Amino acid sequence: WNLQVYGLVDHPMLLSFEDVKAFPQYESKNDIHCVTGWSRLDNVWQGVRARDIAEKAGVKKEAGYVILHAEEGWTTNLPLDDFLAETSLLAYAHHGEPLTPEHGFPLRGVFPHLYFWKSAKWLRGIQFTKENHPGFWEQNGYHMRGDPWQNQRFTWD
Ligand SMILES: Nc1nc2c(c(=O)[nH]1)N[C@H]1C(S)=C(S)[C@@H](COP(=O)(O)O)O[C@H]1N2
Ligand SMILES: [Mo]
Repeated sequence: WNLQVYGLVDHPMLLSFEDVKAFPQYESKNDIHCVTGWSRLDNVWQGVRARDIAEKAGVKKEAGYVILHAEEGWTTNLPLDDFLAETSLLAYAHHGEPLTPEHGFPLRGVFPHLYFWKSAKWLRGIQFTKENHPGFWEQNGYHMRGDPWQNQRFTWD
């Protein structure tokens, strides 16, 4: 397993799991909102801040969006500002236990202020882009941003 950080960055990186864990650990408690209507409250995640990874890579100022690449080619996209948010993390544990294979082992995104489909499981790549390229669900009718508080479920919501 490794994590590729690339695209519009000054320092592309290929991180091992140990490299990821060497970033400061961050813990966040939040609620999950799936676009299909279910929520799961009070999740405690341990991981690293997405913005710390972005800072290390040196994201270029032309970058405006992020594509998260998971195993088997699954992708999702989000605006750079959402990726850099205070509460955005790359999580390796949930309630103090390593992620299970079903829930994204070894690393997943967690973006508590967006719908949970943006929280890519089995994360393998983070690509910084100029344009906003739709990911897997986004190509199939889901919203490019996905803010639950604005009910951004489908493309034109
Ligand atoms: N790689 C990958 N990540 C993914 C998905 C997926 O199909 N593949 N589904 C998303 C959706 S729609 C949801 S609701 C959550 C489900 O996460 P969970 O299985 O931990 O509850 O993962 C998100 N991340
Ligand atoms: Mo979902």
